[in-house]
Amino acid sequence: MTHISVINDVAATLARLGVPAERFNNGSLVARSPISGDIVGRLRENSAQEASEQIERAHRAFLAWRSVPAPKRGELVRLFGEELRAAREDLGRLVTLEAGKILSEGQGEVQEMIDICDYAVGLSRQLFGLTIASERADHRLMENWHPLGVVGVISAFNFPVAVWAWNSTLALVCGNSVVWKPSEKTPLTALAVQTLFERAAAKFGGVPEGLSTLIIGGREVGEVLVDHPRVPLVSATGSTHMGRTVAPKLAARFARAILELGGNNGAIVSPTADMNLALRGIAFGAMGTAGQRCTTLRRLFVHSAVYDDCVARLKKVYQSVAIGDPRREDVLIGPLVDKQSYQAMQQSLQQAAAIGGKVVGGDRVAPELGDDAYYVRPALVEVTSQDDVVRRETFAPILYVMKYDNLQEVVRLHNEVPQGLSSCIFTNDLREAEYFLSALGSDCGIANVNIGPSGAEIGGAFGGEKETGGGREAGSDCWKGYMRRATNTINYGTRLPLAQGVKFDI
Ligand code: UN1
Repeated sequence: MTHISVINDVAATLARLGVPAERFNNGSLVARSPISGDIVGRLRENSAQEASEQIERAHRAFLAWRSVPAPKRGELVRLFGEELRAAREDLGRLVTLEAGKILSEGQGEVQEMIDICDYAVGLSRQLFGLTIASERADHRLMENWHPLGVVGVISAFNFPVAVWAWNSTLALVCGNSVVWKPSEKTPLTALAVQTLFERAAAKFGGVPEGLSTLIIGGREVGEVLVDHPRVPLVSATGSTHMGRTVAPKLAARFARAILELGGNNGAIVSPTADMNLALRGIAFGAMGTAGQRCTTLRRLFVHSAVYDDCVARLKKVYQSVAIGDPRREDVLIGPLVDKQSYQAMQQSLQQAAAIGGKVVGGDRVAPELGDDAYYVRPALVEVTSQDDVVRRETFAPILYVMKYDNLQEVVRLHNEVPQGLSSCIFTNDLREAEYFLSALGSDCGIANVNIGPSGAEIGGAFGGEKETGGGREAGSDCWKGYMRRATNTINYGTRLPLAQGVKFDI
């Protein structure tokens, strides 16, 4: 594949998706493909003023949308899901071209969007509250869930479209409007999604103007979204550093935050583990998406009884895995997103070597694919303690491997990092599995048995504790995060008894 082919591939894919060329061939925001490092788009950036106007428009859209019955709102999301089904291959390809994921992962991301659309459509008929027994005669106590307002979504490059869909589809059926600020590294996929959404909105007819819009730009417009008084909720995915900037600003104006920040996900391999299964789970978890998922496996604890066998087999996999242009069917590992990411990886590997870590891999490969394209062999690093570098999230394929002897002790070590997103244990011992899932076990938002830490389905709540930010998105009861709860007490009697037996007779 030559460099030109990436540029042509992007242009042809965007054309098939119906994105007008003038939206990506002129402007100050430069989009690059990590596959070759080539510039594949130039987009006009929104000013802070425009962002603010868009939020006001989204607020007006919300005022109209909130009175559309929820199942009818679900119909819009159903139509959007239809657009996604029709565009699955092209949008998946664009994810590959812009984020560097292999084709099946690019397609998988679009599948995740379709899944959450289906979920949201069903949910649009299930936005129910409780009726609660009142302590007073002739009284009814109940709760009602109402739309919130404009929902701000800030998304990251590594899941450039699915994470927006988790948020926006739920937000829309719940009666909100949405303003999306995608990563500066992946504006083209956002443009394509916006085009598909607008197509669905046109088919629906009568969608209020500005119901779901896109802000293109960097930090400045992101800040407008975070600071704007018309935005009662911001859902932000990205680094813990970003979360530390965003969270206090939202707290200062009492806005809600759904934060999906760093992960430093661990796996435990017990002596009873099915080793073939564990190796597959570890390989996908640690190397998949070139180590650039927030759920990527970064720390592996292997019991001393199986350590040598497990590590020897893992090294073989690491040495033989196919790395290269992610559009190639045989390739499993695509590029890192950019040079900074490559440098951060090298820096962490040097630091790990300096503390005595035994590093295998991590070197740059396939330089012929582009001077500004960064392909690396995933790195396996054997360490004897959980030093700073191990406790930190490096957003690249580095797997730190440690030996353990005692389950309680390894669970303590596993939990001894600042992040708390995802985790897993490979074991065939029921007691070990249940211990890991119990209150004494993993402290993460996601804890799995005999499955790696990444690749979650949309049906469950996705998110984690500690520096991961505490947010939950997608399935389970996460929809409640996008609505406000009103508690209603209705007196259908002729007297006015006060709660707690208080007397106040006038
Ligand atoms: C992310 O990396 O930002 O569990 C989200 C997974 C995906 C989502 C990851 N379904 O790997």
